[in-house]
Amino acid sequence: MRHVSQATYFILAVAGVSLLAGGCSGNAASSAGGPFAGQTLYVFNWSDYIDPGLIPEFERRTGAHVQYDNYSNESELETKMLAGGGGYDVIFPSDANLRVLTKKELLAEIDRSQLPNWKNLDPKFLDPPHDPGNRHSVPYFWGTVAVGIRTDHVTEAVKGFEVLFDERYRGRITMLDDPENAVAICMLYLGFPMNSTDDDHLAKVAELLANQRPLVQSYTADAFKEKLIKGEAWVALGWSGDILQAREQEPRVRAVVPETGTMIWVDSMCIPKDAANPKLAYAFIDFLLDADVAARNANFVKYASPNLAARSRIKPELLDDPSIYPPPQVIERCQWLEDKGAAIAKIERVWEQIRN
Ligand code: SPD
Repeated sequence: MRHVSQATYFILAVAGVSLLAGGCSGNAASSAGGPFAGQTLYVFNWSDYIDPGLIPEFERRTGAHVQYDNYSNESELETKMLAGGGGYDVIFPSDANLRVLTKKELLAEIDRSQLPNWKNLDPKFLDPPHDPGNRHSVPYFWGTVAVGIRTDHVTEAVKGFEVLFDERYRGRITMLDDPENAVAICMLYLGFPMNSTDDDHLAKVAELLANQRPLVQSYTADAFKEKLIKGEAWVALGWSGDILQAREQEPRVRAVVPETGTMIWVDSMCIPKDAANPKLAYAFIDFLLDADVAARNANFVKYASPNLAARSRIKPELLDDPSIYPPPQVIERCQWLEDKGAAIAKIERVWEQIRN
């Protein structure tokens, strides 16, 4: 891993060493009573990132109504937040998003006294470099960028990203529709530092992406799951858990976490500074931190959970799956997205040329 402090955080975390030593709406399941009867909670989360049964369950327990909207990539959340927020009470930024939103002072400080279930979090996942002291964030799930393949069409041993650029899969490849993530993966494939913004490196990435373009069926950060299930796509660059959700429905789907290393990330629960109902937001976050709820959620979404109390209730086959919880030697070779400052514009320009 290149970013030393973030890397240390994570290697220690997965190795088991304590760091602390140092667009759908919930249905009308609301009960007439309940501590938040008649109130509405506005949630903005990644698509396919919660057990859908948990929304009516929260509504039943609290009496509140949940307006639950989805986004499919990080730019979408960032654009909405930078343009005024969209009126949400709880959002789920990634580590890279979080840095941007914190810098812009768009997030509320987390008041742990309102989160009795905070104690369930694994201390190893707290105090991350992207949010020292967890001032603004509560860890939700972590994962990697992986390659999903259909084993009935891709029959050779896939080691990593090479399959995304293979002429044999012309018209059957989907790429993550996200400039920073897609460019980062190309940097890794070309053997450059994942977070490079060097002009020569970017020119090589632009060339690679331009040559790949005729092979790509679609650029998407969420529809790759359905496409793998239906067999429309045979190779997809995507988020680890979504590929595993596809595998659950179609056993010929496999997730490959490149052994040479890939991107690793953490998504967190946050409350925007201008949230209209922070009390209800805390109730929702605390509900998701409950050990039973967190385990049920992890069993459904197939991402790795930072909830220690939930661990014994997560299905053993998920805990043992290296594409969900990669072994330490693979994690060691993974990297985090770093803050690129103004240089992010260069990455966005490369991506615009490909997408327009
Ligand atoms: N369907 C949920 C996907 C969540 C992916 N989060 C990835 C963040 C990468 N920076």
